[in-house]
Amino acid sequence: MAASAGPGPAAPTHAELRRLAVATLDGNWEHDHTVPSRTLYPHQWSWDSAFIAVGLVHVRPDRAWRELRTLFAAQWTDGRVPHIVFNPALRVGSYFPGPEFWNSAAADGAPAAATSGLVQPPVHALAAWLAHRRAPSEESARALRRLYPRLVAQQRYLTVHRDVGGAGLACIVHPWESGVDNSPAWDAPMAAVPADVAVMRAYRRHDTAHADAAHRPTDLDYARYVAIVAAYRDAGYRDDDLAGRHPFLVECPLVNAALGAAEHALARIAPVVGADPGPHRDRAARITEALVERLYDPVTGTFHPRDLRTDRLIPARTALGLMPLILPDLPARQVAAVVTEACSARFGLSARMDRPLPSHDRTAPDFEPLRYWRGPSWMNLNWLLWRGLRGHGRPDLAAGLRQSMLDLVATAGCHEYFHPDTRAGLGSPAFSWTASLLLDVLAES
Ligand code: 9WN
Repeated sequence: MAASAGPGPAAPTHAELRRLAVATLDGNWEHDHTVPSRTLYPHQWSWDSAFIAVGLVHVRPDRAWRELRTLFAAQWTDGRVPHIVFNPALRVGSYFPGPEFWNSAAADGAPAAATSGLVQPPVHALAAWLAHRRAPSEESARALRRLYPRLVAQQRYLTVHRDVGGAGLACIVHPWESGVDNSPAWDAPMAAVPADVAVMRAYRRHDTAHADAAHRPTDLDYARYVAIVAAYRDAGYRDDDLAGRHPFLVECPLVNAALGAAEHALARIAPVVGADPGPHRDRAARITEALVERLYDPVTGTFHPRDLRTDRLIPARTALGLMPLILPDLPARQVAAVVTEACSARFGLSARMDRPLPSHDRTAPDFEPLRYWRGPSWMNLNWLLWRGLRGHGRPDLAAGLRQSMLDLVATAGCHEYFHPDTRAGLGSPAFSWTASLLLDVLAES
């Protein structure tokens, strides 16, 4: 079957797309994990590994479980799952900021492996559940038994140590924790972080050696990224008194939707490992309730991050606002509102999409079609929304989005992100989660 009429007469078949995806993942496999990209991101990243496991299970189930096992072997004693696990075999300078900058060895409770001290959206329980459901086996049940207490500890870290707002949601302490690093959602809280772009003269950015600088965050963004990490690191990556001293504190709709979805996934995993699903269901309900209460704006009809330093919602309408749709218990009113927002001219979702889903409101003055999370289309946000639409009884829209995802890769290959009008490939050309999530959507009609 042809992938689509959209990309033109030479569109690859689904079998060809599948082969491309498998070759991409095989090429990025690194002894016990998959690198997101050989050039730009040569270590292991947290939420990448979860997305990678979702796709790998279709073709290399052993590796899917290995991927998650390796990541959780670097979990800190407080339960945090670091956003980067560094490969000690790589030369100094293969990524900035590297292990010497993070200095995790000096922090209490860090693992033997060098890691960052930040987290990323907790999509791992969902990934583990989907991997088991796709290919249940003795091995997958054993893997779940090993992972379950670690996944629970990850949730506890986020809901206890990171509940700076006091309402049961997790706050992020750095834009990198959202996974959508330079989203316009972070412009206002970032502008309040004191930083001097001149500090970047002391460092060598690795990303702009491998990707067009005009498609990446700016030097001023990086000066602030570095300043926020330094503040957290110099306090030993401790989470006590964050409100009193930390320069960036935000409740993100994606992180908290993932947090709630993780409790739903744990409720499904619990019976497999002999645990009680009840507490997970209760926690899931509380997270959804808090998310609606704190991050939904009835005036805009979408979700927004809350800046805890001002206690205000951040007005930017980014794709983050659509992500709570992954919550199975999102109330009907918010489901309808998010679907309306997704189908508006801002995001252009439809049963027959003529352009891909952007990461930011395409009608906004600060929409940038080439710059990273400020406009380009990303496979993981597409995939999360696709799952949400299926879960909330919108197979028509889910099918339109699925076709649009297939068209992206058919046009440009397994690129990291894509131009939201032309579908041109941007960033790294052989990007793991694009490949793995493609495998997952190919497996579902
Ligand atoms: C910083 C690896 C990661 C993704 C993030 C994406 C990008 C890193 C960077 O790459 O972030 O963590 O160097 O820009 O924004 O979502 O996990 O693919």
